[in-house]
Amino acid sequence: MSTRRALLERDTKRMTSRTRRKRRRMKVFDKISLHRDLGPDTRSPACPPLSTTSVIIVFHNEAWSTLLRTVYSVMYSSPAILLKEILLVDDASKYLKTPLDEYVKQFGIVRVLRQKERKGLINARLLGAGEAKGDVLTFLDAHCECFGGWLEPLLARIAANFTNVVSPDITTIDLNTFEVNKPSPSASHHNRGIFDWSLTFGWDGLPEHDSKKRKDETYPITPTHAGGLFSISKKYFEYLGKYDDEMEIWGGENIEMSFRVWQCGGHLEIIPCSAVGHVFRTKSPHTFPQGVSVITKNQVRLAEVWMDEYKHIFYRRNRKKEFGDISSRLNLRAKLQCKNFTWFLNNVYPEMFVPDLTPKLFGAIKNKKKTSCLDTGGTDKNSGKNIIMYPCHGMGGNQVILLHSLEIV
Ligand code: UD2
Ligand code: MN
Repeated sequence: MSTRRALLERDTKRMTSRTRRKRRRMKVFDKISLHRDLGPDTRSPACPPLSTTSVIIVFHNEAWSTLLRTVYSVMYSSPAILLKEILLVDDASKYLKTPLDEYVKQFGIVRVLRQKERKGLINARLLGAGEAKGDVLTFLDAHCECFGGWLEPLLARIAANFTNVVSPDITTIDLNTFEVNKPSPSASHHNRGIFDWSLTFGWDGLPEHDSKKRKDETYPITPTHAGGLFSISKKYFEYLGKYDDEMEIWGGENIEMSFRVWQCGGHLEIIPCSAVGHVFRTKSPHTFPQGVSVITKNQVRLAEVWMDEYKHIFYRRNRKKEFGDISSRLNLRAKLQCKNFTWFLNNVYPEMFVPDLTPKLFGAIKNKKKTSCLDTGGTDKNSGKNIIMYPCHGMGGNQVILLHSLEIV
């Protein structure tokens, strides 16, 4: 800037009196440089500037084209000034090695990081977060496509309050045709993330009281997030204890982070002004090197750390597994003085059905031959749920029936 000004002064001195006269006749706006710097941002703190983001995409054996379409989509739908970098974290895929490294070199802002051995998406995200240079971390799955203007509303909510952890509205990219389901501009209500007592994530409409309370529905809060597509301030991610690095492969980390954000003072939101497409797969394409019980282990870890006495509701339906050492996560909860799970249920998800914590009896109700059991997993055209008789499986789940009272009425 100072050299530019020096050159300008030199040129001005060199001007002949004729050009000086001509210049005096010029309008004031013609005299000003076409490209001028307005100096530091002096707006009110109520309009904070948006931070830069590192987009972190973890992958394990994803299709080349789908992964790169995700990368192109992020590059072309994000303002360059906000997109610090794209980090591709390879969770020990069998392919996508040198050709991928070579291909992304042309972009400059894409880096590939690799985990030496398969540890799962949680540790892959931790590796990406540790390397990220942006002020905000934006996580995406490796099979996403972003709609124009997806990034700014997410970053704006974090600029407004750095404890906001925000997800876009997720639309579906068809698994078979790859057709993209566009968000409807007239969508009158939005979905939020919930969970059931098996600690499985699900979607639900916004409850009426919430829609009424928040008339514009621009920032609906959500009890849980799906987990794959969200932005969080890097500093806040670190303050909140990142992820539980002993959770492995896949599953549970989204519910864990949701409880942790709420109980430790943050806000979880789904921002309908931001839309991103995602390929939802009907069954898991992943191998589980130590078996699928690793998902239960992840869930038990989160139940032990965050759910207090409510963890027993989970254990009635799901067998408790060996879950390793959780002392560092319990220390984190104490250090951050996080609220208890009763607070979470009362304040964030009051619509949640909470079964009796101390039922008189619970277990399976069997027929005389002990072959068929009462099962709550039936479907009904109207209510969606129905009680049926089903072969006894002895696994708890939908065959756990609670008896609240021994009185006969
Ligand atoms: C959802 C989330 C996902 C994650 C998961 C629970 C969305 C849209 N997706 O399931 O992000 O939170 O719930 O854990 O919210 N991957 C690895 N290593 C593995 C397994 C997966 O790197 O061992 C990658 C995978 O390539 C993908 C990402 O992790 O990019 C998420 O896996 P997914 O797409 O199978 O999970 P999804 O969408 O069924
Ligand atoms: Mn996915």
